[in-house]
Amino acid sequence: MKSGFVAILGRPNVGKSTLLNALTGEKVAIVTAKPQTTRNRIIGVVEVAAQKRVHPAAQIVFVDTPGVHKPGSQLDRRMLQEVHEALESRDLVLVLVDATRRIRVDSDPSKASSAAAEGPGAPNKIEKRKTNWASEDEFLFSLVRKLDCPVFLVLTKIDLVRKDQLLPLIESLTRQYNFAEVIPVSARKRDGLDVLVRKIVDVLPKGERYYPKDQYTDQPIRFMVAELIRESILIETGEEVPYAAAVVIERFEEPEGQARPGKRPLTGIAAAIYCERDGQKAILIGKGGAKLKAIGTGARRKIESLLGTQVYLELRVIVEPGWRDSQGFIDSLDWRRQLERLGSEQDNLDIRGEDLSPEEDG
Ligand SMILES: Nc1nc2c(ncn2[C@@H]2O[C@H](COP(=O)(O)OP(=O)(O)OP(=O)(O)O)[C@@H](O)[C@H]2O)c(=O)[nH]1
Ligand SMILES: [Mg+2]
Repeated sequence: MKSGFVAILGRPNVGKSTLLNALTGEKVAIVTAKPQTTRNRIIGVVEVAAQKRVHPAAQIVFVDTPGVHKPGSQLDRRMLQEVHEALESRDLVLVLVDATRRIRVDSDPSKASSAAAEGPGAPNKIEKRKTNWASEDEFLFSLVRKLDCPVFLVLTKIDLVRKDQLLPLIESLTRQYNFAEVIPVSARKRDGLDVLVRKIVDVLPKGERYYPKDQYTDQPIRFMVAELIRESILIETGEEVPYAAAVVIERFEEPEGQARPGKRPLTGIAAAIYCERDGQKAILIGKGGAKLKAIGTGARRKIESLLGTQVYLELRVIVEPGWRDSQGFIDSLDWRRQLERLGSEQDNLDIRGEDLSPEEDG
């Protein structure tokens, strides 16, 4: 048997969480088209059956991480801290790069297909983006160069590009780092995933399982519920609102006893959506509460499919000015810290079912 931790690293929005979900076959992490969706490191466990004369059975513990970007707020610094913690204990690192991005790094602006759409002053704009891009890239590679384990380059979203367009990108990236493997994948089309898994198992050390065979993540159910609500917010709102939003589960009532015949059991959930300003609160609530209703409806369906029960979901919006720079508030969102803090109460928690609302801790 082989086993090990595989950290999934990359800039925001390259498809890290989508890959994690495709590999586990479960919705472990939330996914949206907006960058900086993931804020915590998230574990997804994959069991690989032995393949005769190819490899033994294995358990791969994937660790999805927030997209690497230069931190501005305290929240950004915490996200980067999560990346560092994921890199501390790992046997292999996958560096994900979006295969569609070559359009932006093309050194000749006349070749960039986006140039025509940019209008007057386009070359300057591209130059500027290229510079930002290069320095953000360098920031990511500075993390990778510190590693003493194998590193694979995984090109993502290849369903969006022609295969021959990958070569220039691979050439430029492999000049920056000597990757052990280069593997193009499409998580959406499940293309290249078998090859990826096989190459991962090849380099994993011999060892026993880290997690029970049927466990696919380490996240408490309440945290996954909070994330599904946040996913709904990210989908339903624009501008800075998604980035200023945080979700805390305030009440989680599991169904009591047996449901009546013909009725599914009902879980009662109350959650608070935190934002930073009155204007954001107004957007989150919407005209006559329409936006909050849409957020709730979207989230409720996903929570119902996660829990397998009917869900009654109550949402309220609270303004917490500048929470993204409040260490204390950011701590209160982190379920791992909550567990650490509760320490000796852990046994109790297991019996009561993950009762982790910050209100009840303090
Ligand atoms: N066409 C296509 N789109 C993809 C693929 N993988 C991811 N995407 C899309 O890319 C966007 C970002 O995906 P995520 O998985 O959230 O990316 P991420 O790297 O986890 O992003 P952050 O958590 O924000 O750092 C979403 O709109 C996905 O649907 C793919 O294989 N093909
Ligand atoms: Mg993500």
